[in-house]
Amino acid sequence: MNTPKEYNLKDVLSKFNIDTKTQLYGSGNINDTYLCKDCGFILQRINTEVFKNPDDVMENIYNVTHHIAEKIEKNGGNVLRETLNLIPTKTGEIYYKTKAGDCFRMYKLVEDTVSYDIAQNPETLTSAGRAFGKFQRLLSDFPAKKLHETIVNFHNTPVRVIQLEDAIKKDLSHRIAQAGEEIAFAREYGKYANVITDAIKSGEVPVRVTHNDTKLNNVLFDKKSGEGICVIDLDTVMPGSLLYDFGDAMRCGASNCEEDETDTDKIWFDLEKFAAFAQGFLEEVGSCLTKKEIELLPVSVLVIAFELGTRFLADYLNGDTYFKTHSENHNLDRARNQFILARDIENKLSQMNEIVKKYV
Ligand code: ADP
Ligand code: GN1
Ligand code: MG
Repeated sequence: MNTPKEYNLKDVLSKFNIDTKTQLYGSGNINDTYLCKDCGFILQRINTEVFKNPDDVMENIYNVTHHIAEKIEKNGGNVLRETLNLIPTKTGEIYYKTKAGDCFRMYKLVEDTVSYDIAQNPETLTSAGRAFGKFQRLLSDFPAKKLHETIVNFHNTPVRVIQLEDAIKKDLSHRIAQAGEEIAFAREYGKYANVITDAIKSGEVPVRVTHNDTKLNNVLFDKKSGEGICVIDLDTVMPGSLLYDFGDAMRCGASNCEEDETDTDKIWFDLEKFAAFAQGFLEEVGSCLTKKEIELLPVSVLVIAFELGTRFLADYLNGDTYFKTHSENHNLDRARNQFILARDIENKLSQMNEIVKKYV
């Protein structure tokens, strides 16, 4: 299993001039997040196995949050609630690196908010759609060249397929016998792997500045109004396709269950949730999409569910070195979940098309 280690957090906190108790927080799969009790801060250890160059990650986050903050201010919004705010160390650095090389950053806690692993109702999704759409709009004039590629080929689905084949060949953890059905599925659905990358290559789908990790729990909702007010988890903001953001948000937000649900009867794609998100998202960005982007919105959800399934499966075969896991077969269960979801999405593509047409 692959769960957080213990660190000397008291010492880390002192570098930010903070002295308080901490508790592990949230349900992210990558970084370690701690709530600093009673003082309104969030401490995070950056996962440097995943993000090999934390300087690049932090420079991106600094630039992106400042760009967004300027716009929020111009529009008379509340910078402390509508974007992440980095807290520098005592010596003015944007993060702290321990002697052992562990990297920690501090954010202002966005107070009176909540995040959801699974959508409570369709309204939550309309609101999430607006939040991710607005995020996209706020960064539409951010110079993409200024961004570092924090994980190379992050949403390059054909490369993810190659990585899976490599994991199958190496079978480092000797688990291949348990994964026969999932490997067969991945090979059958490989036919969808090139859909987005080919459209980017042909120029029909533009490269934009995108979030690239638009899971529902990467939006903070105001506890009172229920509005999605702040998009968080900015480690993967990079040049990419809007289809990655739409597809990823929907393979997560419109699933009927959590990502590691093992009861296969519960794993299905909810068209009502899809419609709710599409409405909010397209309200914000619909007018600037190309014809091809609109055409590929439904299938992008299938592609990203398939892609994530291949990533979970490769990690299972590699011995759980990337995603945090909480049980022996966690990554295999997650892979199966995404593949079942992908099949259901495939069956619902024409209905998804009708929904998109309604809201564009
Ligand atoms: P990971 O990369 O591991 O997913 P996130 O940055 O998404 O880490 O943080 C994990 C969780 O912590 C989020 O889903 C959210 O619930 C909470 N969180 C993170 N940053 C803040 C913040 N600034 N204010 C309030 N909650 C936060
Ligand atoms: C990771 O960090 P978190 O939990 O928001 C992953 C995403 C996956 C997601 C699946 C940098 O997101 O790509 O879709 O898990 N982030 C990274 O739950 O790999
Ligand atoms: Mg997250």
